[in-house]
Amino acid sequence: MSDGGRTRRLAIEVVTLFPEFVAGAVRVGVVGRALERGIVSVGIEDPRSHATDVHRTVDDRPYGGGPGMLLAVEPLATAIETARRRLPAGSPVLYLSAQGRPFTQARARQLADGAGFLLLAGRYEGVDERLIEELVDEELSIGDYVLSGGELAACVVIDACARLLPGVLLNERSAVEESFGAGLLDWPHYTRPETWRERTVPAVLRGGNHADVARWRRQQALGRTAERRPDLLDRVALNDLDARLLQEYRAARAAPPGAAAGPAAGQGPEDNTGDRQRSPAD
Ligand code: 9WO
Repeated sequence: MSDGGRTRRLAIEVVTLFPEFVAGAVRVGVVGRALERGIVSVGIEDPRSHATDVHRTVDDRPYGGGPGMLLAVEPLATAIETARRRLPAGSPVLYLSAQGRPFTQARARQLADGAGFLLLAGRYEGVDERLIEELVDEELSIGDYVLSGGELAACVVIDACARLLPGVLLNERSAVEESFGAGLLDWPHYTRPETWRERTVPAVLRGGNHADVARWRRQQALGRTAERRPDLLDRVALNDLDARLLQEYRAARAAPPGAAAGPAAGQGPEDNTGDRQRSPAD
């Protein structure tokens, strides 16, 4: 019984110069509840507590010169090894960096299915390359932008993994995971009131026909993915119904009922006077 949602726990360690930043972030919301329930644990190790000089120095100058500093090697290595001893054997050491392999929902699922991992959050201009070679198993990037440090990226990885663990989400079959788990973007959502600023909730969602609603949502997920992230759609195996739903979505976008043709049609408020809002084939 090492799985099944009762005994399973994901052990996470974060090595960071800003322990209060990470500790504060994980106390909030879904991740905070997972911590309270003991489904996730987050340990934090600060390289500064392993600095040996009187000034507790954690930065050092880069060979080759130039502006900026690197994380000092020895306190960082000791912090990583201290944190790693608290993790189950085989837990990978992950360095958050813009040079890393893209972090995806699939990688989040893999990490959540494992026993634990260590996240190394860099600061300054980064870490000595030999430390990466020696102690890091994988570099992960959460996106193509530069941050001031790896802490926010580490919190992103923790959040994405924690919410996948059994017993963390109140609603186990979360819509977002179902949609993204299938490689598609989410469908649009609506709440009260039925009409807001002259925009009305699509009729199909008010009709109460669950099969029609499911069909509409699948179609929206397919259509929006095709429009916004065609790169994602390339990796999804579409069945005959999906292909038909997508065709229907595109046809309706090209010629929305009661509006001029064109990709911009249906975007402005003047196009939402009816009972629909960019809702092909509902
Ligand atoms: C980039 C850069 C470019 C020219 C000159 C100096 C430079 N420093 C950096 C840089 O990436 N600094 C890092 C800041 C050092 C390690 C932590 N930092 C970081 C991590 N920024 N962005 C990330 C990150 C992590 C995961 N996914 C996306 C970005």
